[in-house]
Amino acid sequence: MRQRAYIALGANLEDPEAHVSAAIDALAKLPESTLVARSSLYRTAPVGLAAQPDFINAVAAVDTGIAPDDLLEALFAIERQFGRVRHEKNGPRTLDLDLLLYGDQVINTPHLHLPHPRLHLRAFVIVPLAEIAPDCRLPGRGTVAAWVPATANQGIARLP
Ligand code: PH2
Ligand code: MG
Ligand code: MG
Repeated sequence: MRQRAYIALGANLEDPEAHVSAAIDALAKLPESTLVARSSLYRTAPVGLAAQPDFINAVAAVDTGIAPDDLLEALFAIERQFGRVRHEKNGPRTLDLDLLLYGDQVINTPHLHLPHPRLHLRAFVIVPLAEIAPDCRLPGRGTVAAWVPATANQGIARLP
């Protein structure tokens, strides 16, 4: 049975707007999957390591028959396709794809934590997610929309 997966996209090197837009198109081409929603693009202040360019972030929703582990691998493959090289944690990147939610599944394995453990605390995830799925429930944490005010002090601007 297909499940609805939410995927966060982020980039802050080279042409981040083009990378995020093209990566959403790549998600639309995943096998056994349908892209059902895509948020606007947002310009966001870097979280974690401050001395790096602003990010472009977005969130996409995909209905998919791909199992969570295989979907994670497929996301890594798209990152590599966009020239992602893994340097420092939280550092600049050409493309980052994070699996946020997979249906209402709670998964904690060494490589995959669902829901993504910090998604509700980050404006760069929760604001675009709330644009496309305000009523989506975060297992154990209520709705997406309810978490937006908690991130209000973080720099984020929707691109026209
Ligand atoms: N990703 C990070 C660390 N910091 N900051 C913003 N604004 N956007 C991101 O996508 C981001 C970040 C690690 O993946
Ligand atoms: Mg990330
Ligand atoms: Mg990542």
